[in-house]
Amino acid sequence: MKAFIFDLDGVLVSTDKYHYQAWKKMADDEGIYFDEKINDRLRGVSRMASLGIVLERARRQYTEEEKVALANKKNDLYRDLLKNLTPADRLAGVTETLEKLRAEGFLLAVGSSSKNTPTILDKIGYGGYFDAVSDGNNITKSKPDPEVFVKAAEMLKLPAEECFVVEDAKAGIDAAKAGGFVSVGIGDAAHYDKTDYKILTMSDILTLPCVI
Ligand code: B16
Ligand code: MG
Repeated sequence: MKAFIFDLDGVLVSTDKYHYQAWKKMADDEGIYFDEKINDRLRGVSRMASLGIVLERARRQYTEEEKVALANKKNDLYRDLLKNLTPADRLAGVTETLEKLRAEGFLLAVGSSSKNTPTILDKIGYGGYFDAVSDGNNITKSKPDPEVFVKAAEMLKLPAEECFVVEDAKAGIDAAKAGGFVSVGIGDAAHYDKTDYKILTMSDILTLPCVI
């Protein structure tokens, strides 16, 4: 194994809670029921596809124009919350684990569905840190399609089978498996039967076979 491709929200940084808060406010303003269980279905899913899931509970139909306005409203709320991000928002064990993997010679990449990835990496002090960044800005199909990870592996010039993909979302594990990557699941994805390696904490990555 030569590289790790990390999902962003919910793996490297706690932005998943901000996605929840922004969707919740948008849904509340529209009188649409929304809770954390529904929010778990949005993990790794693109903004417009996420809106489609939120609108499953709506009491009326929305036009395409209204949908774009709602997605923009959610993104504005989310970006407002991102203003508070600092390196302290890196999730527990992330800094030390990435440093150890790098010292062992692994290439490190990001594979995120989020179009806000560059902003987030800058805010948490990881602008320019990764060997490759593949995100919502360079893909046409969101997870569970493997495109975001396939592009990351291409940037690293490695075949999929030499890359671990670390994910918190079931859609992300499906994407990794569909692309031929070795999947590592944390959080929600640690309770998913398709996940190859289930971990409780980031530093558990260092105990995976072929790592140290
Ligand atoms: P944005 P990941 C995903 O990021 C989030 O998990 C998902 O909730 C979000 O809808 C998606 O990015 C798009 O994000 O609206 O910022 O473009 O988990 O793949 O890092
Ligand atoms: Mg995620």
